[in-house]
Amino acid sequence: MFKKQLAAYSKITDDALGELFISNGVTPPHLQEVMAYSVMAGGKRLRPALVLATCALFGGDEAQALPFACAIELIHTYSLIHDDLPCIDNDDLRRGRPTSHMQYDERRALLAGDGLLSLAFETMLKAADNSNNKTRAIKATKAIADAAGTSGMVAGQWQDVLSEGCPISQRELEYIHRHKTAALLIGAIQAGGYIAGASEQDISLMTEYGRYIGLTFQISDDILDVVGDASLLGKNIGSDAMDKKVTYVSLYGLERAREIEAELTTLACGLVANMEKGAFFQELPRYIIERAN
Ligand code: GRG
Repeated sequence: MFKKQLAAYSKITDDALGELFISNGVTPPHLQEVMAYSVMAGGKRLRPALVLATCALFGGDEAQALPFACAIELIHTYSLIHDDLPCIDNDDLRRGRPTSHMQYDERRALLAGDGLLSLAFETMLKAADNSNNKTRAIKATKAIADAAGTSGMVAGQWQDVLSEGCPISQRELEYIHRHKTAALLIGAIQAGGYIAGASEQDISLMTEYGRYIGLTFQISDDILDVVGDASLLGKNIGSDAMDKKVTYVSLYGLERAREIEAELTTLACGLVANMEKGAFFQELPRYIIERAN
């Protein structure tokens, strides 16, 4: 049931992203090609699914949420392109394809990432302009901007990059994970909630849920980097050890990292246990820890 729902959200997002590239008419066309190469390479579309599922959870209109689902995927894809660059993680495989800088070159990959980030904000502001509820749309835009920016994902990435090769504490590692990875997942949840007109109390509860699944997601990413199958993952494994990164696995060992995931799963599921339309959110943590990619 969960996987079917995720696949449905993924299809809706893919169709809308395809439309967006056509209707937006990025010039020059080759820039559009390089941007689309990474966006249309697949990916689980988890962040768009969170926007759409949270909107549905609170009875919102999916069509109003869709531009925000697309925007967050554009931002996520930009972050992957930049993260893979030689000056950051220097990875050559992503989503089962050569990374953007391997397929094209470093300068084009960098600019395609910049283009995607800008296109995300153009998309959200256009949606807000056309919306019959501008206040909700602006709140959703702000949630995504905060999540992506200097107090969210970029802050986490900054700390991650500067900590490479350094012995960091559990608290510092948690800071990195909460910002680098959890922030965008939380931003997706909040955006979906705001579009649906959810109460601040409901948004807070789902934000807490997002913190638990965000941390779980990054711990599972750390685990997959050690025990995953590169052909299923669509990216190389062993990169954390090569970059001398402290991770949940290097800090606690595999077994304890898995226990922490299970504890976080219980906490997340507890928060949505009594929600009438909460099935997607009940099943999501298990999907995160059992995924192969
Ligand atoms: C400006 C040079 C420069 C870099 C900044 C902010 C940033 C780039 C990178 C963000 C950090 C990052 C890539 C975090 C990793 C989060 C993560 C686990 C990504 C993988 O997400 P999935 O598994 O990927 O959802 P798919 O491909 O399925 O969408």
